[in-house]
Amino acid sequence: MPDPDRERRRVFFALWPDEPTLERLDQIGKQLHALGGGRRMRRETLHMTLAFIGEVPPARIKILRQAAGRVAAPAFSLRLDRLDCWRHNRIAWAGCSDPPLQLLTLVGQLYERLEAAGLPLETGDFAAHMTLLRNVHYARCEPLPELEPIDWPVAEFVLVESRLTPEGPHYGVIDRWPLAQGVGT
Ligand code: 2AM
Repeated sequence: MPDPDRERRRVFFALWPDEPTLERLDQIGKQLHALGGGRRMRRETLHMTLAFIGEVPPARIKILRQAAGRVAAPAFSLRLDRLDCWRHNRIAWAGCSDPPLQLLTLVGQLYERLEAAGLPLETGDFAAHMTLLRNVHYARCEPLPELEPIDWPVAEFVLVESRLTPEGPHYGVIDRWPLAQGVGT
């Protein structure tokens, strides 16, 4: 008999950086690591979570994909211009000082479609950040270096599966949805 709990999949919706954005973020992670130590996120794992779903039975993936397919939001440019550390979980991250309306619209729509599909998430959960380091020495990160803005052209969002391993999480894209080009930008 298959054990349904063993088959559960840990998933989340995210934005995945293009190559130039990944390269810049990886370099910044290196700089921050020199300051505050901790564990650098591997380059290929850098992302911005839009909605963390958690562990779900495999059948729910189809519902998540259908809900995501109902999102109709425009592509946009995301300016990453802020570095910060969170004391409570010792994460150093890159993000936006002023998240654009298109990002908030995308997240809002995704939450609405998930709720309509019977999978509500806690509202207010979204914090636009990309974890660069975990377990940083918070005090050593101050003052944080200036981040020369990175303009990331966001053209799609993805559903990702996370597999936790001793070397850290491994992420695999389950599906992707393009954002509409040429509107609202
Ligand atoms: P974090 O980088 O701030 O930890 C996969 O774990 C992704 O989902 C990470 O980007 C993580 O954010 C995010 N996430 C959001 N809520 C989470 C939760 N309750 N547990 C684990 N990861 C969560």
